[in-house]
Amino acid sequence: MKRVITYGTYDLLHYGHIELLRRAREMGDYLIVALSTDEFNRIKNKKSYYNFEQRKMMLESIRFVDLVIPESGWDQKKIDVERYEIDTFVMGHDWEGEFDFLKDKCEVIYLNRTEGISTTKIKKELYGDNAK
Ligand code: C2G
Repeated sequence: MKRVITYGTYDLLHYGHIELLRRAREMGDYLIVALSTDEFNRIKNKKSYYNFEQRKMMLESIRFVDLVIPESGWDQKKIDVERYEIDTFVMGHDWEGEFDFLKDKCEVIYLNRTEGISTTKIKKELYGDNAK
């Protein structure tokens, strides 16, 4: 069984997120999403509209996702890759190169982001330019 992992906040779930998850799942047989906790979002300077439990429940309802675990810090990836026996680590290409340190443990793949959609774009178009 080929096991894939990816990380993110996944707030205001949109088709760009789903496209990432679909492609990540297609790379193996089992997809784990490490979902940023509300506390880690603060460290990432991201304020999510939905809290961790709400974002977790939505991800768990997606057929491409097999398991959702918490992402509580920047330095858990190596431990996760070992603990969950990961074959492939996947992130959007906005992170290109940032996680190459994992290459001695698993395949590292950066996928093109889906153009024209982002959580920030949704907020700005709904709430105006002072949204962040
Ligand atoms: N994404 C995408 N296309 C978009 C928007 C997002 O492919 N239009 C991808 C991102 O590249 C990322 C995933 O969807 O791989 C989740 O996006 P975010 O929730 O914004 O993730 P981020 O805050 O970048 O968290 O430790 C890594 C961090 O937790 C990554």
